[in-house]
Formats: sequence, structure tokens, C-alpha cells
Amino acid sequence: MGPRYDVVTIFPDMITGALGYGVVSRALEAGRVSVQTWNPRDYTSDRHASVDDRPYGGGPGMVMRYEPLAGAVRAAREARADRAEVVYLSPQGERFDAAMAEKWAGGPGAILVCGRYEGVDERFIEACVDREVSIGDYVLSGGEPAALAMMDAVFRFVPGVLGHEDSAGEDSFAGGLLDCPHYTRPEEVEDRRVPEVLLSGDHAAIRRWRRAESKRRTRERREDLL
Ligand code: 9D3
Repeated sequence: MGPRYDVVTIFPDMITGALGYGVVSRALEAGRVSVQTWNPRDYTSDRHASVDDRPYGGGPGMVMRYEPLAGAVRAAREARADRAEVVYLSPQGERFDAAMAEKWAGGPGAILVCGRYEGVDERFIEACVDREVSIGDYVLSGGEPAALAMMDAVFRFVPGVLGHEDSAGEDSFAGGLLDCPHYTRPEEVEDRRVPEVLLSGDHAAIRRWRRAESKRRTRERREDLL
């Protein structure tokens, strides 16, 4: 069995909905990976099942309460046989990248905690979180899109998840280069022809052309990768 991810979120349908498509959906069905959600709202004790409250010290927005988050993480931990890491998705975290995705694909998975509102009570991070991870320097509305992006990237490195398509190792970034251009039928659209080499049947020449295109694009668009 591949990695197992337990996702703590007040919007579980966002996670299960997005996982219902394409290669990830098939990998879940085949049991190569697994994902389960845990809703902090199910671990509240007050009449209104509140997962957030006003920030001490004042200011705009709301903060996620300690108890529902800790309860959901505890339930996830008790449902697992291992001592998986608890990862809080946060703009303050270390940056997620392809190297991390590949490493995590060979591991047991993790408990991913998604925040909403202004963030979570700092004492939850101190007591329950092993590490914080961000997917980049832009503002999301919560951790769910980040958890989905990370799981998708991780699952692609799990053996058998990609079918006969090229292996994750040949993908952009893993190989350090951007992808080459792709074409399909017809040979001509609106006066634009498919590059002749791709129609030549000369597989060595095609390999050379694709490699050269990858390098040219990387130099033009992402010199930082070279
Ligand atoms: C406008 C709110 N910001 C005030 C300075 C702080 C803020 C709070 C909560 C910014 C983002 C969020 C929600 N973001 C995430 O939960 C998140 C995230 C992200 O926003 N960017 C990149 N990676 C991640 S991982 C989780």
C-alpha cells in the first residue's frame, strides 16, 4: 500500500470532490494511495458546533479554535497504525517542491491540517504540529487547495499511479527542464502546421528536437532552472 493522507478540514467535500477525477481517482480506487477526511466540527462540544472564534487582542477575521482541531488530529492519529507526521498547511511554512513530493511518495503519508479564516490558535501548532508547509508566495483562502496540490504531486511519484504515460521522473522539474511542445491531429489548423520532424518517423531526430525545445523554453521562460 502507498501513502495514506488524513486531511483535517471543515470543508471535506472540497477534498473528496477534487480527488474524484483522472489518475488520482483511479489510484484511490486501486488502493495504491488512500485519503480520509476529518472535520473539526465533529469534535466540538458547544451547542453551535463552533470551529472559530474572535482573536484575542482584537482585529479583523476569526481564528480556528484549539479543541476541534486537536480532536480531529487525535481521531486521525488513532485511526492510523503509525506515528505519521502532522503537517499544517500555512503561508509561514517551508516551501513544498518536487523533491519533497518524491520523498513523501516513498513514505507513510501524513496528517494534513487545513486552516481557514485568519489561521489557527498558535497553541495548536505548538502542541500538535510537527512541521508547516506552504505551496508558494500567494494568498489562498485556506489550506484545502494546498493540500490537494501537494497530494496530487506526491501521488504521481507513487509506483503504478501513472499508467503507461511517461514516468513522473521524466516530468518537468524532476528532470530540471520545462516540457517540450505537443501536437495532435490534424496536421494543419488555420495555416499552422505540425513541425515536420514529428511527422518524419525518425525517432532519434524526434528525441533530439524535443530535448532542444525543452532547453530553449527553459532558457527563455525559466532561466532560474538552468
Ligand atoms: C489575508 C490574510 N493574511 C493576512 C496577512 C494572512 C493569511 C491567512 C490565511 C493568508 C492566507 C491564509 C490561508 N492560506 C493557507 O491556508 C495556505 C497557503 C497560502 O495561502 N499560500 C500558500 N500556501 C498555503 S498553505 C496554506
